[in-house]
Amino acid sequence: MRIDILCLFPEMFVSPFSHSIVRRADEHGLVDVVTHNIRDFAHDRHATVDDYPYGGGAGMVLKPEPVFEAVEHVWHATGLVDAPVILLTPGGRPFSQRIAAELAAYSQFTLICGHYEGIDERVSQYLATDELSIGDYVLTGGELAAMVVVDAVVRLVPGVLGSGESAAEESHAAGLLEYPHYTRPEEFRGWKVPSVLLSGNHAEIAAWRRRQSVLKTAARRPDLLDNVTLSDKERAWISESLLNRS
Ligand code: JDK
Repeated sequence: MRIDILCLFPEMFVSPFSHSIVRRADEHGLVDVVTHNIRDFAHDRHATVDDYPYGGGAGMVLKPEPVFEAVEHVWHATGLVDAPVILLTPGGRPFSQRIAAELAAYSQFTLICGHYEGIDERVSQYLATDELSIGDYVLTGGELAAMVVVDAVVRLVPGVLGSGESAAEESHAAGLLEYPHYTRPEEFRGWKVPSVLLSGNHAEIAAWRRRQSVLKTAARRPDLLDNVTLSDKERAWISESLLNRS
């Protein structure tokens, strides 16, 4: 998989990508992440990439020409035809695990990271195939959002995670919050590990974990339960736990 990132601050990616899963994936030849500086595609000798907004208003806007030419450079370098060109923006589709999985199925895609108060609308209308937001808060630019997207996608590329790690992704607890994890010591500052986890009874452990997942999801993220099938018994756990609140 090849991922091209167009941005104004390529240095921002150096440390995150050299300490993460991205580096491991790169070393195994599974992904090639290439950053490009949009400023290198500016036309004038001052390498201007921003300008005042038509119609007035605060802040500057990223000009369209360097962004279009940076994407066209990627097209020439890779010969890509049908790969997504994704703009990171606070107004994009909410990024999710589902979208990460969709992107992991492509052999190539491009991420555009804006800066300033925004990017010329013609980039979203005539160049980008999709727009993504990583959450309802305002970052200073798209770079951090691009790192989040790359990290979430790369770990889904076949072979990047070990077989043990990736199996968890497909477990039947999908869609629920995770159950609590414990490791040694058995007692830490007076706080004991739940005894069922030390019992060696695998059926009881699985049932306890399932119940923990269901109850935690009902308490913290009831919205997630709309997309999960629960048994009558599991629904009863939730009703009972709601009665016991206060
Ligand atoms: C790309 C520039 C900064 C953009 C104005 C007014 C309400 C803000 C600053 N998930 C997520 N969060 N933030 C981003 C993101 C921010 C970006 C860029 C991605 C490029 N910025 C910026 C817009 C405003 N806007 C209405 C929201 C201020 C992605």
